[in-house]
Amino acid sequence: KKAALNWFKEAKFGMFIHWGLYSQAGGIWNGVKINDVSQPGPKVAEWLMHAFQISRNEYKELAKTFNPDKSFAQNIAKLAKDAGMKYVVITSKHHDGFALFDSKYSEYDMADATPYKGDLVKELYDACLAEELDFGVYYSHGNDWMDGTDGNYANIKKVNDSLGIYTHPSGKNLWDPSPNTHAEYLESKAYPQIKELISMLPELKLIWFDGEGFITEDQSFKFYKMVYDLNPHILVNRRIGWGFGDYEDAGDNKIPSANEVVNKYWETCGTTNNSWGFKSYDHDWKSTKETLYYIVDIASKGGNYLLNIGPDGKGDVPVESKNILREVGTWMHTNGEA
Ligand code: JFZ
Repeated sequence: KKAALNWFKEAKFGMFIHWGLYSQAGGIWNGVKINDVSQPGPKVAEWLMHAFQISRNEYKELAKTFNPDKSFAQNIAKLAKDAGMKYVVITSKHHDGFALFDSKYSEYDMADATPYKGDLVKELYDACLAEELDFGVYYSHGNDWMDGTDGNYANIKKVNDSLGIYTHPSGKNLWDPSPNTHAEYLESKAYPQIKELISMLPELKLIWFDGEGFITEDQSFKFYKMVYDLNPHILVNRRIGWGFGDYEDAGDNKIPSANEVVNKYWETCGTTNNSWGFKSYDHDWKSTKETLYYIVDIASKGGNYLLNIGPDGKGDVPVESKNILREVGTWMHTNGEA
C-alpha cells in the first residue's frame, strides 16, 4: 500500500460529508431539539434515530421525502476544490443503515426508497473525479440501527454477565432491534455493500469505517482482507477495528503533540460547528482563523485534516460553513499547495 500511503501523506486537507435521511430533520424531532432529550448519547444530528428512539418503520418514512437538488454533487465537488481540499469522503451508510448509493442488497437506499431514485455516491464520485479530487466513502460497518441490531450486543452481554461485567449499550438499537443477528447483518448487507462500493468506484481511494466497537477481530480482518483482495490501492482507517487500519486517527477535533505522531500516517477529522450532520440551530461555527490554525498545525505534524460539512435535506451547505471554506480556500491558494 506504499503508493496509496504516499498519496495520503500528500493530501493534507480533505472534506468529510455527513449527509443522509437525518439531514432533513436538522436535529429536531416533533418540535424537540436533540439537545433536550434525556436519552444518553452524543447530541449530534446524525444520531436522530437513537436520540429519539424512533422505530425502524417510522424512521424509514424519512426516505419518502428525501429529494435533494440535482446539482448536489457538482456543488459539493466545486466547494471542496475552491477550499483547496484534495479529497472528499461521504457517508455512504451511517449508523441509521440507509445507503446513499444504489445497493442490490438493500431496498433501503437512495435508488429504491426515495423520490430522487438516483445514486448520490456515484454522482459525487464522478463530480469529484472531474474536479481532480480523490474520493473516499465512510461506511458504518459495526453499527446499523436497521439491521442486525441485537445479535452482538446480546452475545457480548451474555458473556459479560457471566463474568459480572457491565455491558455498555452505547449506540446500539435496543429500543426496536431488528430480528436478525449482527452476524447475519454482516453477511447479508455489510460485506456485500463494501464489495459493491469497490466495484462501482474503480478509483476509490479510501474506506472510512466506523463502529468498530461492535465487531470481533475475525470480522475486522475479513473486512480488511476483502478490501485488499478487491483493490489493494484502497486505504482503510483505524476504525476498521482491532489494529488493522492503514493509518491512525488522532480523535475527533483533536490535534496530537508532535512527538505522538513521529513517522506515522494519521488524520484528524473535525466538525465546523458541534455536529457532523446538519443541525439547524447550531451556529457555533469555528472561525476561518481557527480552521486555518487546525490545517497548519496538523499539516506541520505530517497529518491530514478531514473537515466536515453537514448539508441540509436539500443538499445545501449552511452558508456560514460555505463562507469559511471559501475564505480558507483563498488562503490555501495563496499560501498552501492548492
Ligand atoms: C462516530 C459517529 O458515531 C459519528 O456520528 C460521526 O460519524 C463520527 C465521525 O464518528 O463518532 C465517533 C466515533 C469515535 C470517536 C468519536 C466520535 N472517537 O474515537 O473519538
